[in-house]
Amino acid sequence: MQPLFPCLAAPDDRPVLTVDGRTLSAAQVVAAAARHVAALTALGVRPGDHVGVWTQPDLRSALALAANALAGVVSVPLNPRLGASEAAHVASDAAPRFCFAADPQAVPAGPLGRPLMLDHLLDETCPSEHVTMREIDEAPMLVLYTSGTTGLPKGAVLSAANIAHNLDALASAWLWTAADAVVHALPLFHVHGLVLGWFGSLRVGGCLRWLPRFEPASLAAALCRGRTILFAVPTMFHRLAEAAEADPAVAEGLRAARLLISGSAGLGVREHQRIAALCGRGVYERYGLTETLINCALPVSGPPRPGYVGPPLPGVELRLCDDQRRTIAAGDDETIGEVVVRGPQVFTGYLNNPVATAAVRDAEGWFYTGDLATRDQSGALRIVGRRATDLIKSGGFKIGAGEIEACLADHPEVREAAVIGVDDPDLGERIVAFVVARDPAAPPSAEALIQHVAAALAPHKRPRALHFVAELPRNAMGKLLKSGLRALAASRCS
Ligand code: MCA
Ligand code: AMP
Repeated sequence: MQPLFPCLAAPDDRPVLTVDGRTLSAAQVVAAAARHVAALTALGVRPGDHVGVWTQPDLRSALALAANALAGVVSVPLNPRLGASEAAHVASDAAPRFCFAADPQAVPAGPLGRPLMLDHLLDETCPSEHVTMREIDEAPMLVLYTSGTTGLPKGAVLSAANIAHNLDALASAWLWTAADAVVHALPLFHVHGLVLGWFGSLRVGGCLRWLPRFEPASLAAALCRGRTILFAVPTMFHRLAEAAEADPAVAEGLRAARLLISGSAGLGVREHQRIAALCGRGVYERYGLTETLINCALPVSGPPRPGYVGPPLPGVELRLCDDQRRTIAAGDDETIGEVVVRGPQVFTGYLNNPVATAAVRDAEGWFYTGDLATRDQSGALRIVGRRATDLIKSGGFKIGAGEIEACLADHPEVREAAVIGVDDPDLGERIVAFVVARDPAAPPSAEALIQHVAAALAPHKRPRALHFVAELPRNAMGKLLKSGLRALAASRCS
């Protein structure tokens, strides 16, 4: 078997991680992992156990996630702004033996308990233990929580093999090598920032320059040093383009990068054109899901194609299907079907939830993404929509409308609530809520309800606009009509 992170199997002085001006070499990462293994042993944590990591904006968050992977411990990466009800769900579902945080004091007391600190990672006086190099095995490596249309977020279990296969396929599409430094300002609790950005850099033996907070000027400056690749979500490209129009240094950063890669949501064709006009080069898109990792990517051996996410990656089997799950053979760039994939990148299943797993993956291993696409003669896909309108993509985060509706309905002054995603030039979609107050004569303030959601759930799930209505639009059968809400949102210019 091969090591998962070859550069850590024979560690040397090459830089592999830069955060907030501090750079660590491969040898230093392995030394930090050795101290983490000693800490895990002292706690009685064994390979396969679940361990939470609050992914605060700190070098140690990244180190802990790599060290857990090497130790064979399953990381449950946690949004450092996780709301109280989400934390309760993760605590009961994933049942992490312990949680770690770079700054435990900043984690509010809650069902996941006070986290243990990660000071040992950078403290050379702490005991260390030999690190057995993790191989590309089928054992779980990550549990990543992802929202669905209804119910609570589900824990997608990804194995080391899922991750290694997918990263190798991406490396071939992007000609990604040890000579590249990835620059990103993404969170480490999702696939994009963690699996692609951090684990991807370790897999190819390159360096990750992680900016824990998104800020266009710093990101652009980081792109100017050496051979760099930018990973970002469309909202970040939008904000980079806005900044580049005002500040030539930002445009220079975008020009300096070897590659600009966008994903997690669709980048509008106009935004593609705007960036190309600003910096004379295009953005390559790729398409994936938490459960399947990345399925399609435009190979950089050809030109970027605004609107297209490329053909399936090597090793990925892909079909378009109709509503009855029958294969659509068309390659006319017009016929729309659901994207269905199979291959070594598809997750092992949802944690503790075989019913939900069976709903998305059939007996032959085909995973039904819920995304709608066309395919052209060359096999390149265009993502044109989603089957479920109750899934919202805002800023690159997937958010279930039902989760926010349930949270609003929990508020004592709310009788009922409905949530939709509305097109937004910056966020892609923004969350808009409609609320029927329990006492319409004395409703709570919209701000209080928005704050209620931001506290119970992560703040990115909060509605950006909230309207009070006398009643929600329903059909004769009493079914909620979200199309009616869309029209209402448009009329209120929310
Ligand atoms: C705002 N904040 C609040 C409140 N309002 N805090 C408490 N209560 C409130 N009412 C805080 C936030 O926590 C945050 O703080 C700041 O104010 C701004 O929050 P927000 O408005 O949510 O952020 P934004 O400015 O809209 O963020 C834009 C963003 C972000 C930076 C682009 O959306 C982002 O990081 N997106 C990346 C998503 C991602 O990685 N997706 C990958 C999924 P502070 O500033 O201190 O944090 S993986 C995937 O999709 C697949 C596999 C794929 O293909 O990649
Ligand atoms: P998540 O569960 O957060 O991993 O989000 C996965 C979803 O993001 C997919 O099902 C798509 O709807 C969307 N997505 C990811 N990449 C792209 C892209 N390049 N274009 C359009 N949608 C995308």
